[in-house]
Amino acid sequence: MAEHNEGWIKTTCAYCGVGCGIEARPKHSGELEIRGDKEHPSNYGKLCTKGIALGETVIHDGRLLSPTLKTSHGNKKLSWEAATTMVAEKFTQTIQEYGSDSVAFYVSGQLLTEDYYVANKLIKGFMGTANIDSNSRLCMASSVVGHKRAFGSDTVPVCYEDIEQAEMVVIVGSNLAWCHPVLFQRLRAAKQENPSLKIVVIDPRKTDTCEIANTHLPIESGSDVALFNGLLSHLIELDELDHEFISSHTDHFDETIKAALAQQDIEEITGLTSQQLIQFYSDFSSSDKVVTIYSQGVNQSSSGSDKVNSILNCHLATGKIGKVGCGPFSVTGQPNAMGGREIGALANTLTAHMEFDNPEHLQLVSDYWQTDTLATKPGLKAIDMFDAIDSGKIKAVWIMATNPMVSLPNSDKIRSALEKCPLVVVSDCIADTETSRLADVVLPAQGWSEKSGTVTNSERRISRQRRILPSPGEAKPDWWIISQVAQKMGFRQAFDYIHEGEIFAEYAKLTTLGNDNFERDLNLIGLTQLDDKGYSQLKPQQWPVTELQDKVINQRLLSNGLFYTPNKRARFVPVSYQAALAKTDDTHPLILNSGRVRDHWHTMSRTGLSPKLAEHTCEPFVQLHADTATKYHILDGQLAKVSNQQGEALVRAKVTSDIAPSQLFMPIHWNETTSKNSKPCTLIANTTDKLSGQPEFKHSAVAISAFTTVSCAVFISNGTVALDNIDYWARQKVAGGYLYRIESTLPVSELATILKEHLKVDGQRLISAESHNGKAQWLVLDNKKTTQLLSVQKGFEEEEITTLIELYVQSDEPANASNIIQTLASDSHSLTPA
Ligand SMILES: Nc1nc2c(c(=O)[nH]1)N[C@H]1C(S)=C(S)[C@@H](COP(=O)(O)OP(=O)(O)OC[C@H]3O[C@@H](n4cnc5c(=O)[nH]c(N)nc54)[C@H](O)[C@@H]3O)O[C@H]1N2
Ligand SMILES: Nc1nc2c(c(=O)[nH]1)N[C@H]1C(S)=C(S)[C@@H](COP(=O)(O)OP(=O)(O)OC[C@H]3O[C@@H](n4cnc5c(=O)[nH]c(N)nc54)[C@H](O)[C@@H]3O)O[C@H]1N2
Ligand code: SF4
Ligand SMILES: [Mo]
Repeated sequence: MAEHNEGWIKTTCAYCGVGCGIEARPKHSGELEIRGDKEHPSNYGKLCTKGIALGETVIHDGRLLSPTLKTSHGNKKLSWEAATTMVAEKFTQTIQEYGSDSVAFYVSGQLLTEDYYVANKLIKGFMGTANIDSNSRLCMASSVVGHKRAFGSDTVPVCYEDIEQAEMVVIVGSNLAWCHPVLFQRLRAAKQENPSLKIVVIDPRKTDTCEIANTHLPIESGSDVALFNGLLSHLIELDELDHEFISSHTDHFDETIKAALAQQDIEEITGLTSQQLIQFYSDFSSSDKVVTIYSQGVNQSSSGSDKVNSILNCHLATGKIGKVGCGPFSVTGQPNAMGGREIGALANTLTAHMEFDNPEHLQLVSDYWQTDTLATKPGLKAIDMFDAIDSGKIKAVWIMATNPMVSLPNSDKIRSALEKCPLVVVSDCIADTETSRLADVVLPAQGWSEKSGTVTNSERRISRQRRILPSPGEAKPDWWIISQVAQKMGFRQAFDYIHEGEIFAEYAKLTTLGNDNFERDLNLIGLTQLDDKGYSQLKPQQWPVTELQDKVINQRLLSNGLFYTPNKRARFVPVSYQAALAKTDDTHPLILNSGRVRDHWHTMSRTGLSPKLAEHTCEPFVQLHADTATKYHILDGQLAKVSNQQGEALVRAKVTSDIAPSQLFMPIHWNETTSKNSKPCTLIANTTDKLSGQPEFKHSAVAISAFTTVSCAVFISNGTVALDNIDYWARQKVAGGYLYRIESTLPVSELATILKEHLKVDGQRLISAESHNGKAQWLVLDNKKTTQLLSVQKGFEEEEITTLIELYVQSDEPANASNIIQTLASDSHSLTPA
């Protein structure tokens, strides 16, 4: 039983790695009431816009309802028995015919720990290959490499309260205000309480995060290593080092200072002035307590791992680690990115912070899982995995809770790989994703509010997500789906779970094997005795968990000067600046950066269902500097084509001074299910950091040009509309339907003719009007309520679109369609009821 309190059930937010506690209560409408959990140590009752809107996103629009076989002759619904049998047989046959390494799982930080654990156990333990990688490869991999190189283990040492107790917070390559909003709110409150808290934001763009910053350092894209090598040199030159810490607890300091001191041309490389550099460096050295928060501006780079170590080097050199208010802080993106790293769903780790290159670990795990087919070597990382699918080495792939057609670089290559692959299985909550369009079998998974298990947030705190609502159709928990397939592959005993709590207990025990003295940081010994009730009522637990935490505790790691390397000493890592791989030239003179907006989550499968969230950013866009706009004759609000050798995208130009003239920025959220052609990944090459395998998402060479629009339309419909043959469209959720913004090179009348085809007239009254000069057309479908509303003109002001939305939303009265037409066509025209 979950914790009840006037019907409120405690759970954890579906979105970012802050991991806010939520209380949810079902409403009669099927939606949920949502409020922040005042007792949860991530947020103490606060929530951001996305968390608050979760209640609106539990509607069943677009849900995948049954296991389905997709063939060129059409779709066929399958029973779970038939679907899981088919998937099991196909994986078994592929392994028999082509060997274990011919199969792969591509999984996600949006799975629960229990799902993740079962997937990892099946493929590494029983299918005999480590070809399982997570979308965390796109997100956290460089941090993992950095941590392992420096600390000997993937250890995040800090707690959230450290940022509140720091004297200085450095935010590098993170738009905290939009991507970790509640952590940002906590930092803002700390600054209000203590105005002397210094905040520095290091980002090529001026973002909303800069609102609370003392300084914004608009660094050149990709140059962070040079900046932090400069900081280390400064610390050496001024002798602001913690000599005692360095000599007692670290290795490789001498090589590292040599590399740092050899760093030339820091001003030129970073684009920062000597004054800006000196100020930053002296603030860092004069503050005893510094936290450096970093995210994708650091990780998603061909030098991501080195960027991470350049930051860790500075914290180690000053001993600003493992102490109150101190430390490097890699914030996690997805709700369970940390959980995935724990259970080891990355191709190059075994499980539970145990490694392939350690024979003792291999033995412990194969004994524990009672298997003699444990994978003994790392598998393929995400980019290599999709290359292997493309080249035919991998012949069967199971994709769970991620949408690689949108989120992996070089979308065309991903498409070609999936089209060729003999077996593509996709588990998702949504029926139509770009990836599921290419699947052979789709399996319906339970979504947030239906599924049950645990997630771990950025500060290593494990919280329960609880089931609150029934699932639609035949949706099932991911762990159940995987276990059914495992059983049908012949591994019945190892996967006969009947409840997620059992899986958690098995995982907790695994973390304790060969770990009596906490040789590994990840140890959940205090959770190994949980019974069903204990699991059901589990309060947030921050690992390592020595005993069940009944109250909130905050423990930082690496406080005793002992690290997880063989000699227990931390390692400095010598690094030197390497330019990003993509080079601009005369034909592709601009750097494309990509990332997130405040109110959307990734491919919008959930945030795209909330009218409120849609209002913040209605359309895909490209942010560009005013000088760049002038140079390429692009007006603010006009459509622009961003292109390179690999592909092109069409998006709305947003002219600003918040970005350098050399850069463009595009959001990652819109894709072919929500717009015509607006994905940054179409333009991004699959080049990676050599060590981490993480793609360089933030630095591609592109060109930009204006798109000449001749006609525009606004189409509001109570259901989704397939607008394939139109130059540009983007979809936005509005109350009771979807709004499409449409642009075209065709004259108004021709665009209107095409769009009229999409009006679903059957049995309804069509009311239409046309302006005398043929420059505008309006059409409204009406039965009891306006179901579709279409307006085609040369162009729209934003206020006109707002009026249309209001007219649509308020059109409950049967007679309203005529009124709508009157309003729309007020300054003209012949009104012709059709
Ligand atoms: N609203 C919202 N929040 C989210 C998500 C979401 O989809 N929507 N997704 C979640 C996930 S999975 C993740 S991983 C996180 C990501 O969280 P963030 O990393 O904060 O988000 P991004 O927008 O990807 O990138 C952050 C910043 O890096 C900057 N940057 C680009 N290149 C460089 C560089 O070379 N150096 C430096 N210093 N900075 C650079 C970009 O300009 C950008 O402002 O957000 C999580 N939270
Ligand atoms: N250009 C560019 N590309 C990027 C990035 C960038 O900054 N720039 N960032 C990268 C990063 S950091 C990330 S994390 C990725 C994110 O990219 P993706 O992981 O591809 O994005 P999502 O839309 O979150 O995909 C999750 C899918 O899982 C489904 N889903 C949700 N919950 C469940 C569940 O419980 N079970 C199952 N089976 N399915 C579920 C959703 O419906 C959705 O289709 O994008 C990466 N790609
Ligand atoms: S900050 Fe993150 S976890 Fe918290 S409510 Fe917002 S999206 Fe959810
Ligand atoms: Mo991420």
